[in-house]
Amino acid sequence: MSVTTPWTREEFEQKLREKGAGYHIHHPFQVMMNEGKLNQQQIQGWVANRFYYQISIPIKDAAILSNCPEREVRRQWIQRIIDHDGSQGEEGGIDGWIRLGEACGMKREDITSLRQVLPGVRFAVDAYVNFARRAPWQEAVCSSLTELFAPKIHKARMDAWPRHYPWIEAEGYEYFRGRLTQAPRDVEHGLGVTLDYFKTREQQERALDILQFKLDLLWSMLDAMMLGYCKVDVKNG
Ligand code: AHQ
Repeated sequence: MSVTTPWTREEFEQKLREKGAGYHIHHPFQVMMNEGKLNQQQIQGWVANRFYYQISIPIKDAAILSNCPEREVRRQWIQRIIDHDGSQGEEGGIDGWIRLGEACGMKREDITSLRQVLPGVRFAVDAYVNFARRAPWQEAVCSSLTELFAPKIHKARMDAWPRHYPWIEAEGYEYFRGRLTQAPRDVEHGLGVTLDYFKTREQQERALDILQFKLDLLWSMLDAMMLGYCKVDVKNG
């Protein structure tokens, strides 16, 4: 096969899934979290910073909707906004994330004030929203495919946290539980759009680069939190 021959649909999907090797489940901060090595202040810092990501997701998804002329795609994609913002009688993921913070001993205001959001986290999240605003909507759909790897990270937290952080109240895990069904449903739709749209080998390579951009964005959020909340030995020379 030459380097210009497009991958088959199965090969292309496999290449996207292989990108999971760089998913932030492998980041030292996340590894320490799941090994029970973080203290309450570090967990609370993670919750407060990730809240900026959570409230930005529906804005990102609304940007995709505004760029997408296909009604059938919009009818499915709009569910992501409802999942996070909630609807009549349904609290939604943003409230669920605040409840996670309260279960970790934080006051609502500690989270919603955004006072703890680190510069590196803010820049990474804003880069994601701005990408979704200006990129072709199919490229922005492709960037959401880091959620191919998300169920594993949510399951890891629900498994490890009760053992390592008994001080976190169990109702805080509701958010992760909800993503176990929402993420696979979203990925099925986003993956279908991606496999249908990126057809030539050059386009398929572009899709891998877009996914790498999002992986790097998630990774750099944890880099900022590592520097912000963990004593990092800086080797001189
Ligand atoms: O809670 C998460 C979430 O709602 C989303 C939406 C999706 C997107 O549109 O990019 N990505 C995503 C992710 C969520 N949680 C992250 C985590 O580690 O808890 C994982 C993240 C993702 O994999 O992109």
